[in-house]
Amino acid sequence: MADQRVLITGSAGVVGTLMRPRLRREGRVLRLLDLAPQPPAEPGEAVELLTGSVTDAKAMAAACEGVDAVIHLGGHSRENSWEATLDVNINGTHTVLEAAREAGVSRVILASSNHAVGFRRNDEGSIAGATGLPADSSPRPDTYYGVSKAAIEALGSLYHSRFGMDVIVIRIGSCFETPLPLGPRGLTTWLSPGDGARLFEACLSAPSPGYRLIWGVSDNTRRIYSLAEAEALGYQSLDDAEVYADQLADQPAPTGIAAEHVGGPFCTAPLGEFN
Ligand code: 15L
Repeated sequence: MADQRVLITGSAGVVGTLMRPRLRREGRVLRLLDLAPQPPAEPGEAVELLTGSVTDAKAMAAACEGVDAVIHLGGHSRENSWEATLDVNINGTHTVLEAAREAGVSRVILASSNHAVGFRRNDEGSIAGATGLPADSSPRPDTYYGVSKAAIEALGSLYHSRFGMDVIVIRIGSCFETPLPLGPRGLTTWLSPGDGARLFEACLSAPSPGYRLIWGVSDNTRRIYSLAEAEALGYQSLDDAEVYADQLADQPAPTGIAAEHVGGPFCTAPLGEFN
């Protein structure tokens, strides 16, 4: 059987770097695209390294050739000017989806963010009587960055409805090696790298998912996002940020707007300013 080829955009970013070793599989080639330099292939590592921008239609057409699935992580990962956000995150995602469609790629996984719903209140999930904020809660962005993530969710839905592509959009909490750099909020939002890989594997292998919007979070004791939608795709979290709680006990908890809303400090960060 031919190798499965998975294109990862933004592969040199925080999430891409964490996923590269974890999505390595027998019978799979990872095609890794980023603007930034990437570490060379390790002995026995089946990777194809590409340098390019998600805003470059020609580069994306070449990157999508012969690919079975795309994991689109590329783009600005925090607040930036409106122009940069529009260009890289929204137009860039459109460019990626167009290239995937033209190349006949049947499955695309898009990285959205909790900031698409950053102005939802933390207690909304429990108010609704659910076990967390539903993954399809309508957008309440906290930044231009959050607006761009809401827009790519809509683009993914459009490409599924118009062209029948399987599109899974993940509202990622905070995917870092540990929740420690995030402070106390990380105990709620953390997606461990191991769980991230388990989630991407579920997204790659779920039979005919159609269009799905899911949360990307570990089964944290203090979790406020629903896991039901990701679990329906076959994801099973094995991690819980609570094991780091003691190490974060001395750090000041956020207050005010940042404490009450899903987006935390993004809710009060100056709009349109790179931070
Ligand atoms: C995000 O969407 C960012 O890309 C990431 O850097 C974190 O800040 C994360 O959200 C978060 O909310 O912690």
